[in-house]
Amino acid sequence: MTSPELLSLIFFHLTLVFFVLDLANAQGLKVGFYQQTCPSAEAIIKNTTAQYISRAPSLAPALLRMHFHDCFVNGCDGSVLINSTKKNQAEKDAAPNTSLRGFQVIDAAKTAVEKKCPGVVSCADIVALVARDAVSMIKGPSWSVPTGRRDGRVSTAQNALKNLPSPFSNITQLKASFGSKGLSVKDLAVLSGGHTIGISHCFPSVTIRLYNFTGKGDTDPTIDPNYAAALKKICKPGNLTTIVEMDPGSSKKFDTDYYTMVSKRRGLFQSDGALLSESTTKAYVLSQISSGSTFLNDFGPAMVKMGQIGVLTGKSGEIRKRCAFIN
Ligand code: HEM
Ligand SMILES: *[C@@H]1O[C@H](CO)[C@@H](O)[C@H](O)[C@H]1NC(C)=O
Ligand SMILES: *[C@@H]1O[C@H](CO)[C@@H](O)[C@H](O)[C@H]1NC(C)=O
Ligand SMILES: *[C@@H]1O[C@H](CO)[C@@H](O)[C@H](O)[C@H]1NC(C)=O
Ligand SMILES: *[C@@H]1O[C@H](CO)[C@@H](O)[C@H](O)[C@H]1NC(C)=O
Ligand SMILES: *[C@@H]1O[C@H](CO)[C@@H](O)[C@H](O)[C@H]1NC(C)=O
Ligand SMILES: CC(=O)N[C@H]1CO[C@H](CO)[C@@H](O)[C@@H]1O
Repeated sequence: MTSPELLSLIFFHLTLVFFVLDLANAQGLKVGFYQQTCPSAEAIIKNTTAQYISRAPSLAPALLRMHFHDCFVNGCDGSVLINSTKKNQAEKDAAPNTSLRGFQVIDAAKTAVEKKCPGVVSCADIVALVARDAVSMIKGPSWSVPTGRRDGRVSTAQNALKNLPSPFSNITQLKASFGSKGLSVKDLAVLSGGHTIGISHCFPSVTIRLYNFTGKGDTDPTIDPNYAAALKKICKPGNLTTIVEMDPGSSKKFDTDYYTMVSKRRGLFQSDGALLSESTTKAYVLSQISSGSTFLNDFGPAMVKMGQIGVLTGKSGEIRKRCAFIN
């Protein structure tokens, strides 16, 4: 083979390699997607998030949960942000929403980013970035967020009800729910650790377990009786407004205490306690309460995986002008 022939062969192969790499990027997300089109986007979003979290750290769990709810319903496409209209009851107005908070942070970040680069940064990416920033600002782990998501044009309460796992789920239902989103049993164990921070309303997730578990005025026998007694002091039957810490005594700290609580049968929901009823998830829970815990390293990669669920990229979807409204 002459050297020009060899060179052209090498060139051909390199072109092929770059073409394939390019294709992979076009179809997926990549870290630094806005580096050319809006280089300050991530800094502006972090700045806005910091302004809110420094005043109200309790918004951090709410913003983490918002990303989870966005991704599980129609993929991570910002559909959780859309407001209902006369004709459409949006995700926000589905029963499990009652407690979603922090929309003002997303709206403020979007306004700030639009000022700098109008029409470039999606609301779906803002939700993913704010969730990361919020967790790292309360001294939780941090991770690089692949971006390039585009915003969806559909948001229905019905989809939210169908796709969000219920706190009354058993392990079979949780595995099916996470599996249907391409997440593994380990991802389920790791991401459930998000419940190391934040609060829940007593009603209905906790009160049904405490007061009417099988419809006979009974208490869920799988809860540690001392914990059930303590919860009954806070959560009274019929009170719709009382809230309780997800991870008592440590609900502001992003740490491994959630797993300690679950291992002692003090998981707040049936879905938390369910992690003990399957070998893989149980092994994960128990491995986190010993000195070699991996949770803080496992969480970021699991969030990145969750953040890829059903994303719209390329020319799909749109870049919303205002996060609460389809263009
Ligand atoms: C495994 C299935 C899951 C179920 C059944 C579930 C259910 C719930 C429920 C019922 C609440 C309380 C809402 C309220 O009444 O105020 C809650 C709160 C919360 N969830 Fe989950 N969740 C799950 C997974 C996740 C995941 C994967 C994350 C994030 C990685 C997450 C993060 C949170 C956070 C941070 C809160 C506290 C929110 C706040 O303080 O406002 N959850 N979850
Ligand atoms: C972030 O906010 C501070 C004031 O809180 C401001 O001085 C700084 O320029 C902002 N940075 C960006 C990238 O917007
Ligand atoms: C969207 O609806 C919420 C109530 O669900 C309301 O508080 C908010 O102001 C609305 N957002 C906009 C931008 O109109
Ligand atoms: C989980 O719940 C479903 C629906 O209620 C039920 O059919 C199934 O038997 C339960 N599985 C376990 C392992 O408890
Ligand atoms: C307990 O559950 C049963 C069956 O679902 C229902 O008939 C009853 O009204 C409930 N009791 C309370 C106090 O909610
Ligand atoms: C619910 O409990 C709170 C205290 O956590 C109390 O202030 C409120 O009055 C109660 N509401 C009802 C309807 O009992
Ligand atoms: C925050 C939010 O939008 N909450 C809504 C949840 O859904 C109920 C109806 O099911 C609305 O009344 C709330 O405003």
